[in-house]
Amino acid sequence: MHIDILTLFPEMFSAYLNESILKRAQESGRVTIHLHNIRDYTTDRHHITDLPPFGGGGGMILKPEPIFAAVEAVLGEPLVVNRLHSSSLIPHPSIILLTPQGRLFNQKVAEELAQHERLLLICGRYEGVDERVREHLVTDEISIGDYVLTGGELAAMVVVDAVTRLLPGVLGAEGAAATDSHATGLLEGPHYTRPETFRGWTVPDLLRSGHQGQIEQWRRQQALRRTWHRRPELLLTAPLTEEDKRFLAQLAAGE
Ligand code: 6GU
Repeated sequence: MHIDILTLFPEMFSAYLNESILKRAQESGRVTIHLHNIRDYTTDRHHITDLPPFGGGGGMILKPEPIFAAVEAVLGEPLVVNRLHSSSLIPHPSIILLTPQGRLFNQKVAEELAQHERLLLICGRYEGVDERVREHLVTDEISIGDYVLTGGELAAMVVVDAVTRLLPGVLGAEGAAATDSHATGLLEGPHYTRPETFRGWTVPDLLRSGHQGQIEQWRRQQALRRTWHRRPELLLTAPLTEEDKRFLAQLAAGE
């Protein structure tokens, strides 16, 4: 996958994107991430990217010209990177504006975006972007939650992280993403590692028993239990087996 990010603050991204799994995903060529400074696409002497809104009111609005120019320049660039897994992917680039007015980002949206060969993310700032960017340039608008950030940069990093870890080969164990919280429609249950006893608190015996079938059943029940307590609304849409439903009925009956 190739991801272009348009922002007024490209320096904000480097620390996060150049560590750990995202760093390795780039080094192995599974994802390429290019940052572009919107200010580089201004043509006026003062490199102005934002102005007060027509009609008055507070805040500054991002001007349309540099954003259109940046998108056109970036999409005009021939791209000769990563042929690793491009054959089955959706070729036309999604042009996504990060804005609190966008559709809510979740695991399902991440899975959908991971099917694209190419994404272009535009980070909004200040009071917003000129409406003509929304109307005539972007193909999608995404928000990461119902709260307001000072800009779309953190949201873009959230999207890049959640999408990149879904790309084939990015996580160590094949299928590690398949049992994630939310991937299954449920929250994940508890995890333990060594030591067996820590400050007198022990790991459940079953996890050390080697009975893989029973362990899988226990994990499923723990996931159901945790979801029931913390996010019961997820149970309305999660795919559930008859056995899951029997277990939930027991929980509901207080057993
Ligand atoms: Cl994408 N941008 C801003 N500025 N605030 C947000 C957001 C995005 N998502 C949630 N809050």
